Amino acid sequence: MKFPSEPFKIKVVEPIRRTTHEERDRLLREAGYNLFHVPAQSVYVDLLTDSGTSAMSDDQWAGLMLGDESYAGSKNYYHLEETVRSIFGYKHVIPTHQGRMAENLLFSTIVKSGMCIPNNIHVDTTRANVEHQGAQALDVVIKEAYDPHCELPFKGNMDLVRLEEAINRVGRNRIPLVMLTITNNSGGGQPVSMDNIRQTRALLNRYRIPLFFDACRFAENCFFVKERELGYASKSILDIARELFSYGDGCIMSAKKDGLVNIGGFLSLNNDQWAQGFPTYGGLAGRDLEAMARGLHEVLDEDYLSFRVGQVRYLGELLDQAGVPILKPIGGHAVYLNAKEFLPHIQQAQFPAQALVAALYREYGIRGVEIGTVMFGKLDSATGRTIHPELEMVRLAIPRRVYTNMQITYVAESIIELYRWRERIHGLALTYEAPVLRHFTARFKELEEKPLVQQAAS
Ligand code: P71
Repeated sequence: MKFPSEPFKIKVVEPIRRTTHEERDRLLREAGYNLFHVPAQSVYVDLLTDSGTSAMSDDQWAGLMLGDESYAGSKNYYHLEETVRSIFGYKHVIPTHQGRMAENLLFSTIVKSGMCIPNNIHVDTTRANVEHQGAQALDVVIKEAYDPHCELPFKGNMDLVRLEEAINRVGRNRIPLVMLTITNNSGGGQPVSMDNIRQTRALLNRYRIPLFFDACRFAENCFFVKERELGYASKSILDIARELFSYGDGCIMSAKKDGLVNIGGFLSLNNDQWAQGFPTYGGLAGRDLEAMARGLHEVLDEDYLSFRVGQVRYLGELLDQAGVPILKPIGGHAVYLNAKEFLPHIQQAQFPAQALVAALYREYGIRGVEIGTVMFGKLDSATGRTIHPELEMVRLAIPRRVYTNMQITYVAESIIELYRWRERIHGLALTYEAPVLRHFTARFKELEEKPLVQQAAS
């Protein structure tokens, strides 16, 4: 089947509410057109993030009742340790409450001021943790990753030529490790091929630099390897994962994605010296460790993964067939609307992706997230002008096992309808911004003047 139906049935339901246009318009104004400030209760389909928003299985919920809350030696810790070792293969397993704490433990231990951490593309939390140590977070993904139209099967790959140049420029002593984010979230949830990982390993062997994975969406990455890479079609996801991680020295993991839990993460690595002194339990209860261990087993299930990746692809293909501009190829956890092409009449200075996010909510009760000028625009201190990022996107991240295909169809039909009257969407102007991480707190007003259509609607 092209789009597999749900490999589960629903045992518990959480009601969601349809709001009126009038109510959403009021909430949007009150929120200053910032969807982070709209109460989730007033969102119909919430695609803000796939992180921590998954539905747990009956087995995971049952596991919560088996939480061993002993201060030391909890059986759930042993279960998690055994699970992580069997999939990832690294010696030490250090639980954390989420991914960013694993990053913090790792980077505060090994990164010193003046160092450099190359990655395919850093997400904002790894970038912030590296920069917090006074080091440079360097993105070395293949250049095609920045072209929304370029269709490559493994668009998350590391650019090995640029990586080697960086090592020679910076010096291997100032690169304590290299990271690979699987799948590459900031580049659209694109996978990294086994071949690229193998070659990255071989290159780093020559310079004796460790390789670490940012493994949040590792199972989705392994599924793409099985589907797209020669020689992997008949291998199990577990075997693919084992091979993949065998090329690394450790990983950080936000289990809020492919751990299928609402909270949790870990750091896992071979280096005894680095592992020394890290605390265990990471601020989680025994029951959380149990849910995480069970989630890590479940996520390797191929029926689950083909439904999961298939559902994201289903949304993307419905939009693509209707001519809605999206980032290609469709990634593992999200569909990205190309706001520059969706709203060609709104200049980047008037925040087209944010305007699209606002319109999607006001008209249909759907919440996406802006990945564009609001999030990544930088002030040029010399001219006082904003430097706009190359890509202006709206991410529609799909929570795991949460929405039915019918709800996803609703999302697709809504966006296709919105696309038909896109010229009526107005740009926005900032009315408030904080000095850092402005996307969380920024406020806007709508520009009422009739927009100038620069390009004829197709
Ligand atoms: C996503 C998130 C969650 C998020 C985090 C910060 C700002 C906005 C949204 C989190 C990731 C991630 C990768 C590859 C590490 C983390 C941090 N992604 N690596 O995409 O995608 O994990 O949230 O558990 O600390 O919405 P954490």
